Amino acid sequence: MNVQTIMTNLEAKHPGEKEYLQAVREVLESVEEVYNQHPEFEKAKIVERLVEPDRVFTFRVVWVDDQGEVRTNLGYRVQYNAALGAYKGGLRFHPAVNVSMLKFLGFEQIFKNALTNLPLGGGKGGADFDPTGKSDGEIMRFCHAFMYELWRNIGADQDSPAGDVGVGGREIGYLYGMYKKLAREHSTGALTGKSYGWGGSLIRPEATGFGAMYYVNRMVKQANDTMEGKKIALSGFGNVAWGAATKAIELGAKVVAISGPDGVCEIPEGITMEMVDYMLEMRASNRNKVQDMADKFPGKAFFTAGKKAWSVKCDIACPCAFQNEMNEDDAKELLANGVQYVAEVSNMGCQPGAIAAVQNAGIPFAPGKAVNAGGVATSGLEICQNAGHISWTAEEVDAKLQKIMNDIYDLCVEYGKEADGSINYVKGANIAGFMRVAKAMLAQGIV
Ligand code: 2IT
Repeated sequence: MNVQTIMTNLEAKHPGEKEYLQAVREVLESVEEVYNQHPEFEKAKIVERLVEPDRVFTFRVVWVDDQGEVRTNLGYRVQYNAALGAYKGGLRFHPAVNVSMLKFLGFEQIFKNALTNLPLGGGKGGADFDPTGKSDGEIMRFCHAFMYELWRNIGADQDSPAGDVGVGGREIGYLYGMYKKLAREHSTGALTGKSYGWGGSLIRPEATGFGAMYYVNRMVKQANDTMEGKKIALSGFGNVAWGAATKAIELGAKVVAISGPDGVCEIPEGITMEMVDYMLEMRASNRNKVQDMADKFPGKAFFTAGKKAWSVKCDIACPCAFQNEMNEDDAKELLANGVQYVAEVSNMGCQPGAIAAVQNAGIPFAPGKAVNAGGVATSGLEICQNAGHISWTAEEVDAKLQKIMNDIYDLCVEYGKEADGSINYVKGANIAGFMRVAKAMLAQGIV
């Protein structure tokens, strides 16, 4: 393979699909050398086949808002690759959602899911629906309308969506309610992230954040260091930041910043569990304002409009919100402030310039597809429980999650160790994930 030739072809075929092209380039650059040692991959055109999704569904979603106005949105599901299992990946509701975004997320999902070593293919979906300011009734009607179109293309052995940005437990409940009605069966494996009591798994809500902190803990240990007293800056205040903050407190670290689209909330003494609990209310309100934390906890949390979490001095920086949320200048500011570790928790949270700046400074950088894999891994554990009609305790799920994250960490080290002994986590995660998928594709023939 020649990365430049492949990218030139892709750019011509998919002009303007920036995020998708960025995600593909990163993976191909990481795997190029290893790939070229396998002539059987080249012969089967593994890369040329892998970069294009198996199929993409686009559909119109119509619903009626609280004022009686008819609203039209676009819904999507990208079924990317099923070499390792049925398609699996979240649904994102956000006004910026488009095919390029879902293709990049679906592409990343293939390798992330492979890293978990569970039988999960890669997919992603969502809609350009903005939950900000919507009432509970509007959210329900939108979810029902969305599923009215999607239901035929999902199922436990076909494609199993979960939540992502803008889709949490409440939305999964509404989506599942309509799925069950249309499919005329209680097929719990058709969606994950369900609430506990009707097919959900304990620890699934916490899993992405917990898993991320298990991974960060290993990065810190690798440097003979500990989490005790470490200052962590998180972006966002959604489900992922909530889980990460909970585990960070447990590990003795201090979360000194969270952020939102409106600005940053600095918490010099570290976030408390009371504040972490309040993050759930902030998300449920659909206001999408981090300032609410400062208003609720005056004297403890301080809001600055228009600033990012990366402006706050910290030891560990963890983007937990959206893609490309850390740019090169942000990374330079973090480095100048003495950051020691950067762990991307959001999918493609850091721009290529930011990653390069961190790596060139000799600071460990870990990519989202490894750090945030605990979420989808626990979705895989939810599917296992659904299929076996069993329910594991929180301790059992958490122990499996920890083992999976430790195994992913070890894989990244195995495949990412450089000649000088340093670890390139980006390369490690990409090669480890890619090899599993490529070998499965090879074994299954030209399909
Ligand atoms: O980015 C992700 O891994 C997710 N949004 C979760 C996917 C899943 O199927 O649990």
